[in-house]
Amino acid sequence: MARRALITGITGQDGSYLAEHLLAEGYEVWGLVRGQSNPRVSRVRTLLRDVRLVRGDLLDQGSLISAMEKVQPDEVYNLGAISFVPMSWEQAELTAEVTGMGVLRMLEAIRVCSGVTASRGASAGQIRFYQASSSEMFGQVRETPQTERTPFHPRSPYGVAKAYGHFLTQNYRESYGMFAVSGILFNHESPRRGAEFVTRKVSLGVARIKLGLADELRLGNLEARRDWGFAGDYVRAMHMMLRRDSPEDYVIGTGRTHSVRELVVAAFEAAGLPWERYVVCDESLHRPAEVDLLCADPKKARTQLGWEPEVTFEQLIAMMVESDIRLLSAGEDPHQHSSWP
Ligand code: NDP
Ligand code: GDR
Repeated sequence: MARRALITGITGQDGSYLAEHLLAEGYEVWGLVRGQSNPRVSRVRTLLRDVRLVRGDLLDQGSLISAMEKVQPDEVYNLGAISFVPMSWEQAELTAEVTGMGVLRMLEAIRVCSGVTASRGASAGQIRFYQASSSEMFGQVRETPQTERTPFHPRSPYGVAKAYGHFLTQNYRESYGMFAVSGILFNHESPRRGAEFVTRKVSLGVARIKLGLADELRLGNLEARRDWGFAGDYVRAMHMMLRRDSPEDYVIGTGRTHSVRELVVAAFEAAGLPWERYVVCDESLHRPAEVDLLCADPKKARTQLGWEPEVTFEQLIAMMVESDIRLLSAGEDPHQHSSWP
């Protein structure tokens, strides 16, 4: 029988790549979708035809228990979240509820549906759980590069909510013997990335300028440094973590760091444009508290999982710019496509 996976956040960037990966591995894939008339659901139906959908919301415990009972998954990937860091200052409570408490509700849904209690631990064929933890938990970093042992100092309500989800996942593993793991993933991008994140904002901005549809690109802090990789590479790591014999957490990143300025230079170069002529620095786009530098040490993932990223930073940026030039040339609305090719 095919293994069955349930993915929350199926309408997002990672949900789409993970679903494709698991389908290719022979899985029966289910996606949790929310809302009465969520426009992204119809795109999932069109583009991920083999994915089955089940209704549920990370804010609603009962809906998650029902989804778990209906799907009876072997593996659960919790990718659903409010994931845009600036939004987490504007809607801090909602971020805590979805990104933080949503993890508790997912773990409880698994625990209740599996009949696990403090005295009756999880069994051998138990549901395996993956939590989408984030390098944002490192925040104001204590050391570089960051490993699984680097202490957390989150700098946004989003980072704080992710830290809660991370520790809770660890706690359910230790309290109930559940197969529950966190992947501490560094920034990963693709042509399906939401238009609000800096890589996609830049690739769309460059494409608009190239096609004469815009004459400037407004950005915030150009000095922040991130470890950027390709989303398609990172979802393979999620799956590898759940196929291990024992549950453990892993840092996933490339081990190379670039500034937003370097990203801008690479993107404009890919389109043959001089960036200085078009980029405008806008103080209003700076964050209340910034994460200045992130750089992964992915040694544990390399040695234990055999995971390696395949797409380089330069290839990733060129891929995104070329994709957006094609998209806009075809007259497509990028907001309709912010998470899809
Ligand atoms: P996206 O922002 O593209 O997707 C977020 C998903 O969460 C969407 O499918 C959205 O669905 C869903 N969602 C939001 N609110 C709820 C809710 N109340 N109930 C159920 N689902 C909800 O994120 P990514 O794909 O980029 O990231 C996936 C996960 O990995 C996130 O948890 C993110 O925080 C984390 N992460 C991402 C990194 C990255 O660089 N991409 C790095 C580290 C961690 P809807 O269409 O209904 O809004
Ligand atoms: P991040 O990604 O906050 O790291 O979170 P984002 O792309 O939003 O920002 C990266 C860096 O770029 C700087 N920046 C800008 N950012 C945006 N969005 N827009 C701008 O105009 C701009 N100008 C400069 C930011 O200040 C920041 O330093 C992402 C999300 O996917 C999280 O969900 C995930 O957990 C982390 O990556 C790892």
